[in-house]
Formats: sequence, structure tokens, C-alpha cells
Amino acid sequence: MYRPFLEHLQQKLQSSFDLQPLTIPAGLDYRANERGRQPTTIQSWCYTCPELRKIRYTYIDGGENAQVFNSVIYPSHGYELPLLGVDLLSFGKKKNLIVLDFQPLFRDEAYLARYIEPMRILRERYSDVAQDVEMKFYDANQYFSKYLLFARTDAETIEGRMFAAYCDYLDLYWQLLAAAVPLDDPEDVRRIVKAQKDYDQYSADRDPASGLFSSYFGHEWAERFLYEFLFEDAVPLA
Ligand code: BLA
Repeated sequence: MYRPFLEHLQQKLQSSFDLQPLTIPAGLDYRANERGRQPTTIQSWCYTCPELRKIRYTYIDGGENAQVFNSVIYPSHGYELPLLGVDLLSFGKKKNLIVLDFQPLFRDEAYLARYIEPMRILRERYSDVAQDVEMKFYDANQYFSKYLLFARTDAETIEGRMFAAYCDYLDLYWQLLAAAVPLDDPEDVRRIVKAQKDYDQYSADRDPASGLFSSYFGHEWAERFLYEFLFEDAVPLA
């Protein structure tokens, strides 16, 4: 269901950036669960390039029971740009959740004006897709922008309007990246390093997918996947 989203991202990355693959820790790049009638697979990809220090995406394919596409793009430490976050989930035919955002690392006015305000026009263009759903796991005021696309919706909307929204949001992200000037003051870079690390810690500690990973692939694998791959700059809770 989300393969076109993955392919769109992959094509853009391959055509516009000098990608180098990053090694995914052994056993975390692919896993299949053969229990039950419907096998479920999880596969991940990870790259780096001069502008983007970590590009990762994951696809869970459990046939009609589960389709998930999740991605985070971390700009290089000289760029204070938000992270690109994508989380598209479908369970069964009915339960679909889509989240797409430029995840801000800072919240001061100047930062929001520079990196978040440009999203407003897209958020308005796709106001028919977005909903004001309340967050249960995360704090909407931390690492999310006010123009995120967040909705529980149907397959038809996802394949049509949502795919169009995704392409437009990604295009805007590439534009912001192209316009960004890397910072080279070590103080700025340290601030960005810390903010990206804090994002990993926050995300790993609250990830609503940890139960899902455990149920499909076991608790031990799920913990490794979270702390060694998805959010590798986070340290596991004691
Ligand atoms: C919610 N994301 C969820 C849920 C799951 C995942 C299972 C709960 C769905 C529900 O409420 O029914 C799944 N999260 C994943 C998967 C991965 C993961 C599969 O990290 C990794 C492979 N989540 C992100 C990113 C964003 C994000 C990058 O990983 C940003 C766009 C957002 N996911 C996000 C939000 C919710 C969510 C906002 C709703 C959580 C809430 O209600 O607080």
C-alpha cells in the first residue's frame, strides 16, 4: 500500500544525492516472522550523503494485516533544518494512520519562521487530509510542528490526496535543504548535535511501535531495533 511512497523517496534520493549506504547492524536490516497464517516482514534501508547524515526508512509488510512505511531523515550536523519524519500505518483495511512532518529541533520564533512557516501553504492546500487528532504517546509541542499532517483516514485518501501531499511536502523539504547554509561555528554544531540526540532519546523512549515490534519479532529484537538502528543515539532506559 505504501510502496509508491517508498519508491518516490528512493528515486529522489538516488537522483539528487551522492548516497553511500550505511551498515545496518546484523539481523536488523531484515526480519521475517513466519508464525501464523500471514507472514510479516520488516526491511530497512539506511544511507548517508554530505548534506544528510542519516537517511533511514523501514517497510513492514504483513499483507492485508499490516502495511507500514516509516522514515526519518537527519540532516548533517551543520544544518539546523528540521528532521523529515514520515509514519504511515495501515492495519487491516480500516485502521489507517498517517503522520508527516518537518520535525523542528528548536522552537524560537526565528527558527519557526524560517523552517516551519513555509509549510503553511501546504497545510492549507491539504486541509482536507489533515485532522486535529490529539496525541497520546507524544507531546505535540515537542519535535512536531503546527503544520504536520496527522490523520486517521481511508485507503482511497491515502492513495490519492495523501500521496500528492507527501510529494509536495518532500519537494518543499528538498527546497529548504538546498537553500540552507551549513553552520560552521562549533557552538552551533554542538547545539544541533545535542538537539538531534535528544530527539533520538525522546523518540526511543516513547515509540508507540515498540509493542508492535515485540509482538511480531520478539522483545529482544525490538529493543535492539529501537536503540541500535532507529534511534541509535539514544541510550536504553535503565
Ligand atoms: C503513532 N507510530 C504510531 C503508532 C505506531 C507507530 C504503531 C501507534 C498507532 C496507533 O495509535 O494506533 C509505528 N513508529 C512506528 C513504526 C516506527 C516508529 C513502525 O518509529 C519505526 C519503524 N512517528 C515516527 C515519525 C513520526 C511519527 C518519524 O516514527 C513523525 C512524523 C509520528 N506516530 C507519530 C505520531 C503518532 C504515531 C504523531 C501518534 C502518536 C500519539 O497519538 O501520540
